[in-house]
Amino acid sequence: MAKELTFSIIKPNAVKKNAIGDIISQFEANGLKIAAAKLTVLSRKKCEEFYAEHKERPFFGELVDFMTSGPVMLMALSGENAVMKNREIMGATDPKKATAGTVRSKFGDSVGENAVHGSDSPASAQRELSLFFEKQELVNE
Ligand code: FUP
Repeated sequence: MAKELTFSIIKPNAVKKNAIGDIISQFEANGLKIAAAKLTVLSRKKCEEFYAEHKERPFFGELVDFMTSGPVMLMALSGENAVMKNREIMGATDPKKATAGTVRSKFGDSVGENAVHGSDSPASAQRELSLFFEKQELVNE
């Protein structure tokens, strides 16, 4: 399996808990490298573009409100099988259903405020990475 890149967001609730370091440690301990990182507050426009596939869902407004409510950590993660590996480290979307020890089980508060985002496929990873990072910003692949 070749190295690949995935896109990760540490969401506002986890940043507020001061959990950035713990979450990054968990990625690194599982063999993922930080290839790029940016602490920022998302604009509504960018956030709506990012979550465009959920535009018609009833929770879309709340999702955008939450994701723009405070700083987020945007990251490119690199490693063998990085997309699937990151999904395993994160755990299930609903923190109550996430396996013990996963990031969402430890830092998630609800389905909406579930601490982290991770791309669900290599194609999504490419789309999401290109929304937030220039190619030359990916420096640790
Ligand atoms: P995931 O790929 O695990 O992030 O999950 P989804 O793509 O299904 O959901 C994307 C985001 O929508 C979740 F992180 C949180 C939000 N969401 C809700 O707020 N309510 C829901 O019922 C489902 C998802």
